[in-house]
Amino acid sequence: MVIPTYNEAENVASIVGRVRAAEPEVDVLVVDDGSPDGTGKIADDLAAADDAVHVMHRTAKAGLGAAYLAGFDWGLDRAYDVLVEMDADGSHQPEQLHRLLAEIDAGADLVLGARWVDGGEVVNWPKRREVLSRGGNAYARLALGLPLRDATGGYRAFRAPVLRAILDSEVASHGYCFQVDLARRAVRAGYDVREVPITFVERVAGESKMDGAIVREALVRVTGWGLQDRTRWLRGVFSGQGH
Ligand SMILES: Nc1nc2c(ncn2[C@@H]2O[C@H](COP(=O)(O)OP(=O)(O)O)[C@@H](O)[C@H]2O)c(=O)[nH]1
Ligand SMILES: [Mg+2]
Repeated sequence: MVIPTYNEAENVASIVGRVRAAEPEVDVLVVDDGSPDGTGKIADDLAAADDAVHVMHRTAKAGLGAAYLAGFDWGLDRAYDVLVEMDADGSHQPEQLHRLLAEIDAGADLVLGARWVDGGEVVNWPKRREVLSRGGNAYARLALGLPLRDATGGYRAFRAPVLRAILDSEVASHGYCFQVDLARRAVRAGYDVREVPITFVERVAGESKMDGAIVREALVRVTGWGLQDRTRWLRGVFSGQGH
């Protein structure tokens, strides 16, 4: 499990402990971007006390996607069968990880923890964030034709060869649209992508790194991909290969 952190000193020990308690088979890699609040040092102490906990220190805040890409490379190099993404802030419940892993065991290639499906829920989320998330997902579904209810979430399990294949297909985005990017590639490549309901709990400690610039970047990127996909489809139609 890859857990990206930036200024999560109040959260990192608790979340790593919860993962280890809920799923003792799962190793953890914390990818810290040189958090000024000392998150990296706390993670080092956790790693010193538990062989299944590892830390990658990166020098500067380079975005969620970049942190995940570095963490995935680390895990793929070490031949793990399944790679998991999860936030450090307590929004994703380690106690629900078994739902994602069970679906992988049942044959899925990529499992998304989803808020906006039956049985999914959000707790303590400001109305503003809910509207943004529902709206963002509706837009991604329309613009990209994705058959998914929650393509923007960050609680996921990938079968390793599938992750390797979609990462190799093109250079991934580094920001928040990273999540939509990977989901869309997996769907487009015909992989078995499934959603399972999760309970998303808004963080109680520390601060969100989400801001207006991130939202605008995601909107522009999703629109670009949508246009690209449609152009490709139209070309196929006119050359007689459209479906
Ligand atoms: N390593 C790293 N982690 C990040 C970065 N930006 C966000 N994160 C982590 O990504 C996760 C989700 O970020 P968060 O701020 O909670 O976003 P929100 O849940 O959308 O409000 C948290 O664990 C953050 O600490 C970054 O630039 N680098
Ligand atoms: Mg969060």
